[in-house]
Amino acid sequence: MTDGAVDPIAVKLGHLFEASDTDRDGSVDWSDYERLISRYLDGYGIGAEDPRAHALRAAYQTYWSELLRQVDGVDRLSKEQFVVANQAARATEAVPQAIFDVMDTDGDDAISKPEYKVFLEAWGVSDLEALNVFLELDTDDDGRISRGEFIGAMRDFFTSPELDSPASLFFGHIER
Ligand SMILES: [Ca+2]
Ligand SMILES: [Ca+2]
Ligand SMILES: [Ca+2]
Repeated sequence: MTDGAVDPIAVKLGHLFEASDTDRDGSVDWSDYERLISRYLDGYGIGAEDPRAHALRAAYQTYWSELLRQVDGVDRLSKEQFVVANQAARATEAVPQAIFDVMDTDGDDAISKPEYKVFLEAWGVSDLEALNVFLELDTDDDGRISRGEFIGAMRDFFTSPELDSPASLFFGHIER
């Protein structure tokens, strides 16, 4: 990387910060994730006592604790802290696995277009963009997003420097 070049992963994480700051107060704290979880559950019509809801909340709590562990003595993260903490945090597939289970409302172990649209609505992504993201994530073109395609794309979002990969579109298009 040349001097002054922007780290593409940091760019993506900055975008994730903006999307995660659901009350737009300039920092991410647990209440932002509470709102996000509620959006998922409302969007997919899942009750708070459903095992999938418990799994999703538990996975986000573990992820959030891991982020906070990277920054001493805070209970909320600025954008800079969020980016650094995500890069330092131990990678986990618990959150994408739990999200996948919530998204797969008909239980066929794949995400259909209508199932995916709800996910992107939870993140505030428009319909047209949602369709494009779906087509990009369906890497084998079979018309569904398999668990492997979803988890792999989520992993790439956090680890791949490639801004043009499908994973970069996860939470909508990244502005360069
Ligand atoms: Ca916030
Ligand atoms: Ca399904
Ligand atoms: Ca597929």
